[in-house]
This record gives sequence, C-alpha cells and structure tokens, in this order.
Amino acid sequence: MTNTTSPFPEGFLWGGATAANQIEGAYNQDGKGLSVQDVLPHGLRSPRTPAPTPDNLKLEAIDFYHHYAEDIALFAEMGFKVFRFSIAWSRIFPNGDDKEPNEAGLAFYDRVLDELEKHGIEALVTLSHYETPLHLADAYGGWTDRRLINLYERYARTLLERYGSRVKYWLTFNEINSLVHEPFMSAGIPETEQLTEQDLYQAMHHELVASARATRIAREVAPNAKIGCMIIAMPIYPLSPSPQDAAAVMDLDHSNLAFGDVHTRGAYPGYFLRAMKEKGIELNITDEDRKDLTNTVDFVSFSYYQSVAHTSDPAKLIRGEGNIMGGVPNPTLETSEWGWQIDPIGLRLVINQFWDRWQKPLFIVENGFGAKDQLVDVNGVKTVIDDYRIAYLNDHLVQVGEGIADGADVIGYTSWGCIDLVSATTAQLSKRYGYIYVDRNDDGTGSLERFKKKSFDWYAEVIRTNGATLQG
Ligand code: BGP
Repeated sequence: MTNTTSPFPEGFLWGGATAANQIEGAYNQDGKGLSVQDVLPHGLRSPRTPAPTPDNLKLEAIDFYHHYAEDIALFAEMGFKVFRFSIAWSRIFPNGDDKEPNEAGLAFYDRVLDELEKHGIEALVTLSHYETPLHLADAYGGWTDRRLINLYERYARTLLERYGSRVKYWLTFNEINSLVHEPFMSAGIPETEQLTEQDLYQAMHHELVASARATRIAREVAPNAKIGCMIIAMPIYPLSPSPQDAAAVMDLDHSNLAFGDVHTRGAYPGYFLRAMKEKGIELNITDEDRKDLTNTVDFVSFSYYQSVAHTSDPAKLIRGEGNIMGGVPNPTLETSEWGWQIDPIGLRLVINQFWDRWQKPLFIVENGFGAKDQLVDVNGVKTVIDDYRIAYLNDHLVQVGEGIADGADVIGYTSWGCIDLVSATTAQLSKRYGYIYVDRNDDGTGSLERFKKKSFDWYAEVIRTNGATLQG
C-alpha cells in the first residue's frame, strides 16, 4: 500500500553519504599526504602494507577528485537536499602535525562546496572518516597518543574557520565506537602484540575529548554550525528469553551507548566507570578533559546496517560475518551476500532507543545495501535493475517513517554510497551501494563512466514526494 500522507516532516534532509578515501582517489595529488587507507589494500581482510601498493583501489577510487562536478549534478538530479562527504585530513595537513595547512587541499573542498551551493545542496561534513594521516599512526601510535587531541583541534579549527559559514552540519568522527574493534583503520593505532585494552580505552578518551573540543571551537568560530557525533547503531537481541541473556545484551549495548552518552551528557556514565574498574583500566583524565567533555553535541548521527543477537552462553557466542561490530547471527533474519543481517524493524528500534535516551535530533547518515550489480542494456541505455536495493531501502525508510510517527525528531537520511565506491571492510568495488553505477572493477579496470541504476529514479521519486511513495 502506498502512503497517502507522509510521516516525514517538511524540510527533511534527504541525500546520500560518502567518505573521501572511498571516492576521491588522487591519493598523492596536490600535496596530499598518505592516510592509513593508502596502506590497507584489502580493507580489514589483510594487514597494512608498508607503503601504497597498486592493488589498492582507494588510490584512484572512483576519481571523485576530478569527477565531483558531474557527480554532484547527478545528486542534484535526484533532488538531494544534503550530501555527506568527509574531508581527507591528510589533504589538509599531509603529515597530520604540519604547522600550516595545504592550500591546494583546502581549495579542492571550496570547489566541492561551490558546486553543492550551485545546486542548493546542503553539505554534511565528516572531519575524520577512517583517514588518520599515516604519519600520525607511524610516529605517534595514532590516537593512543594524547598529542593527537591538539593536532585534531588545529585541523578542526582550520576547517571550521574556512568553511564554517558554508557548512551547517558537521560530524566529528565517523563511527567513533569502531575504535575499540578496528584500531588501525578507525584510529591509526598500530595493531601490535603490545597493544592493550588500556591503550584502546585511553585512545577512546582522547577522541571523545577531541570531539568535544571541535564542538567548543565551532561555538566560537562558526555559530551557525551544528555539530553531531556519529556512532554505529546496532540493536542487539537476546538469543533466548533468559534473564542472563537479557543482562548480557544490556552490558554489550552499554559498551556502544557509552559513546553517545558522553557526547550528549558530557561525562562518563556509571556503568562505563564500573566496566573500566573491572577490567583494571585506569584512564588518564585531566580536569581540563572533564571540562572539555561538557561541550555536548547538537545532534546524534548514526549508521545502521544490521542488528545482531547476543548470549551469555560462551558455547553459543559465535561471531557472525557482519560488519565491524561482529555479533551473534540472529536465526530469524536473512543476510546479504556479505553476511550482513537484514533487519528494517531494527532501525525503528534504534531510532526510538536513541530518541528516548538522548532527546537530541537524530540524523541517519548511513544505511544501504551492498550487492553485486549487473550492468545491462535497456533500449540502448546502460543501467542496473537493482530491485533488491530498492526493496532494502524502501523497507528501511518505512521504518524511519514509523520512528518519526513514534515521536522521534529525525532530521535527515543519507543513504550510504549514493554513488558506487570502494568498500571499507573489504576494499572491493564489486560491493556496490549506489544509485549511480561506476564502471570500475575489483581488478582496477574500467572507464570510470557513470550510469544511472533503476534505484536512481526510485529515490528521486521518494525525495520528490517526501516519502509518500514508500510502500509500507
Ligand atoms: C561503515 C563505514 C563506511 C562504509 C560502510 C559500509 O562502517 O562508515 O565507510 O563503508 O560501513 O561498509 P562496507 O564498505 O564495508 O560495505
């Protein structure tokens, strides 16, 4: 049945999301330094390489660096109200600790913003999306080193001063709760045998302080900017109805929610302090840190791809294939080709949980279906008949509508990989999310030509009708 009235409020920010390392390419052009992604040719499937290697698709990615105008025009054709992209830290500060920013890098994002403004598309900028400058990983040990707070502050100030009047929505760290699961990709932390949980949680603290400082700086230099945190949302179901399983779920959920709690409440919650104590971890938290943390965010953003199950029974604690959070597979759900469990209703659950808990506007900044696409010829036009993607997105958006009807203040939705890009976990191009197909293959061949998929017109219609055409 088609909705006749849409639950989506007027002015809802429809759009798409990307990250610099997954689209830009031009990895060493115009003064850009290396980032951790330039030495992760196979994502999380194999260790870093000492230097960039030709099998790393991210070095060229989809060459957004030279195709941005064409791509943004296609987003505008779909009616995007907002476009999420990240700024590559190493394009601005090539080593991360340089005294002065790289003007050529800054100028590139000026051009991107010019193009967005031309089409009336709002920018949603992530400051740090899995792209820590490689020098900060190699010479500092990434975010385990407290000095990164000041280096990030300099970077954030540079961006907020330069673009603060043009960019309204900012995210400080992509999926900040991934740090404890994927330290190198998420936070430039070398994964050596010496790495301890103490180091990881100290790094988490450094990022939380840095995030709060960015908010503080925004208040000073960009008063119209809205700052959000960004976390992986993952509903967790008890594998059985036993109270033990329910308690295990609560503990695991807490380990995620802590990141949102600090960002929205300005201090560590009791359950987190208890967990640190029980792990024997003593965090180095200064009085200045505590003060910084009180700079809380304007909104909460999150990615949502899947839910997981959890159990207190060690024998049943099997790690699923899913995304970087792992989790026990839920026997009631189907999975994508990459083992990610598909659960639209889970999205309504997290919208309600986050809204009830934090009472801050919510922005869904990632959601989507990674699948293999077949380019076909329809009446002489090349396209992809991606009904599976349309079904996934439709069903999730219907649940966003349900969450809004439940009373949650959801301000926008940017589907992940609105144009095909290089996958973060597997570094493949064949794991496609886009409304726009990009002719590039896993072996690096391809013309980079862009083609509209069936979902392109479908999403344009959803946006045009503000969600009224979704099939509930
Ligand atoms: C999130 C990341 C994105 C993105 C997405 C899909 O965790 O923030 O960068 O890539 O997941 O994951 P993948 O690319 O591995 O399919």
